Order: sequence, then C-alpha cells, then structure tokens
Amino acid sequence: LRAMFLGYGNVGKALRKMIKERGEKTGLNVKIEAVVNRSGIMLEDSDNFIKNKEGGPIDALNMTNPDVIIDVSSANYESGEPSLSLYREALSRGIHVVTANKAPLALRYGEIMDLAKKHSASVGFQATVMSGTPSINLLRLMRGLKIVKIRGILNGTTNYILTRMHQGLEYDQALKEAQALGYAETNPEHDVNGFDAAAKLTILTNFAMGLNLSIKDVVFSGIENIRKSSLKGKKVKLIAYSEGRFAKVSPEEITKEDPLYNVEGVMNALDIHSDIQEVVIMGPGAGPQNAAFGLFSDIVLITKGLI
Ligand code: 80F
Repeated sequence: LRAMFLGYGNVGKALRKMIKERGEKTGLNVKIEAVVNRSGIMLEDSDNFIKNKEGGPIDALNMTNPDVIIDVSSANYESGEPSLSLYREALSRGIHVVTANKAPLALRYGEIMDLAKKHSASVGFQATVMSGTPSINLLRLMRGLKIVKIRGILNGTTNYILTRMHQGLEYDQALKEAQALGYAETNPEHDVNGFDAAAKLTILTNFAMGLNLSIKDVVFSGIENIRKSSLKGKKVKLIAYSEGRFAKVSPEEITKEDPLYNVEGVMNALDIHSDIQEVVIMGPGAGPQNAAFGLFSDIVLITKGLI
C-alpha cells in the first residue's frame, strides 16, 4: 500500500513508528511515498520532516499517485481545507482515505461518503471518534441492528480536566497537563468548549443512524466555566447524546448508577442503544499512540477489503 501523509505532527509520527514496528507482523506492507505539511512536501520516508519539494497536497498527490491518503493534519472547521479538496480529488480517482482529522467529515459527511461509494474507494475514520478504542469500527460489527440512541464521553482532554479537578487540581493546571500529554487539539479551545465532542458526535451519529448531519446541527456547550470550587465533590462529565436527528453535547452531573460514572481521566466511553441490545465500550479517547492505532486498524481493514 503506497501512502501519502497529510500532516506530520504527534499522531503522524506515532503512526509512522507503528507501521515500522508492527506493520510487517500484521501482514501490512505500507510504503510512505510523501509527507505534506504546512511548509511543503517531503518525497521521502524519514523520521524528521525535511522539505524537498515545493507545493501543496494536490501537487503531492499528482507526484506520487498513492493508494491511500492518511490525513493527520489539524482540524480546520471553517472550510475543512486543505483536506476536503484533497479527499475530493483522491476519492474521485479511487484512492482510499484514512483520517484522524474530524473537520471534513463533521462538515461534509454525506458528500464524502457518496463520492467514495461512487468510485469504489474506502474511507477509514475510526481515529476521528475515541482514537484507537473501537467506536466506528465497533459499529461496523453491529450492522443489521437499528441504533436508536447514543450516549458517551467523547473528548479525552475535557474528561481528563474534569477528573483532575475532582481530585483537587485547578482548571488551568489540569489543562496544561492534558496539553503536555498530547491529548489536546492544536487549538485547545475546541476541546474545552465542546466543539471537538460535537464533531465526534456528528460523525458517529451519521454513521450509526445513516444520517447526514453537519456539526452545525449539534447543540453544544463546554466546560470552560466549570471551576474546582463549583464542583463541590459532584461528578460532572461532558456528555454527548444523540437520538435520531437530535444531537447535543453538554456538561452534566451524573450519578453512581450511570455506566459512564467510572470513566476517568483520558478514558472515553460509548453507550450504544439498539433495537435488540445495549453495548457499552470504554477505552482511551486521546493520545498520539492511541489515535495512531485507530488509523492503523483502518489500514488493516482496508488491506483486507473489510471497509
Ligand atoms: P499536531 O498539531 O501535532 O500536527 C498537525 C500537523 O498538521 C502538523 O504537521 C501541521 O504541519 C499539519 N498541518 C496543519 N495544517 C496544515 C495545512 N493546511 N496543510 C498541510 N499540513 C497542515 O496535531 P496531532 O495531535 O498530530 O493531531 C493530528 C490530527 O489528529 C488532528 O486533526 C487531531 O484532531 C486528530 N486527533 C488527535 C488526537 C490526539 O489525541 C485524537 C484523535 C484525533 O479527545 C481529545 O482530547 C482530542 N483532542 C484528541 S482526539 N492527539
């Protein structure tokens, strides 16, 4: 599989390492042909980014004509660019897309999926929701069930902050820790104001319920006004909830009986209600290696023709 990376930060580097260390054992043969970041193109597979060609993502696509695009660039929720244009071009040529970047799918889910279907290309997006903890790829195993309701903790940074504040830390200190651990978005505002969780909920709800919501359809609020003193021993979590087209993210006080009560730190969880059974899954929701594993698992599934 000849791959082109868009972006090469924490997650991109972790993925490259994972491919080197675990690819062969997993039966993968991934060759990194190009890496594109803000400064230009590297037509080489190297640990450190060294620009050796001028140009942007579409130039790199034309130079290498890869089998798969791996999007590990930071999210641009204004326009979804440059990822969106790259996906359009790649998918139209039947090139697969595997992404950890939520913005394009949170803005243009239906368009991207339709284009992929039309040109028999695959889109892997496990890493966009709960990183390496199966969420999207768990739902792939639940085909045939009617998903009626989803409830979850979908942002690692805010859950980490809330847990640390519950343990007695101040808000600013807890946010700094989450940033140092590589959990936060490039713009951490998107984590704390609920936007990141809303983007994940959009993607998840669309996939689970066969909808075409955009992030603009999600009502969301965040944790930026919650302080240690206002918690007073109560357990508050940033809860993402959707039922049909209704989708909402907001901080809520939760009780001991709640399946999400013991989800602490960077852990995320998802409670899926279907017409036959309820399934709860819990695992890390952020972290460079975890997000990289989400991408890795998609690459495996694509290679095996399972996506
Ligand atoms: P980082 O900022 O380290 O790297 C971004 C890369 O993108 C850089 O190489 C930069 O040059 C490149 N880039 C940005 N704009 C570009 C442009 N216009 N053209 C070309 N290149 C451009 O970011 P990360 O941490 O490596 O993240 C990469 C992507 O993975 C982002 O879209 C994240 O949203 C996504 N992701 C990251 C996660 C993490 O844990 C988790 C899953 C997805 O729950 C939470 O708390 C979430 N904040 C974590 S979700 N790092």
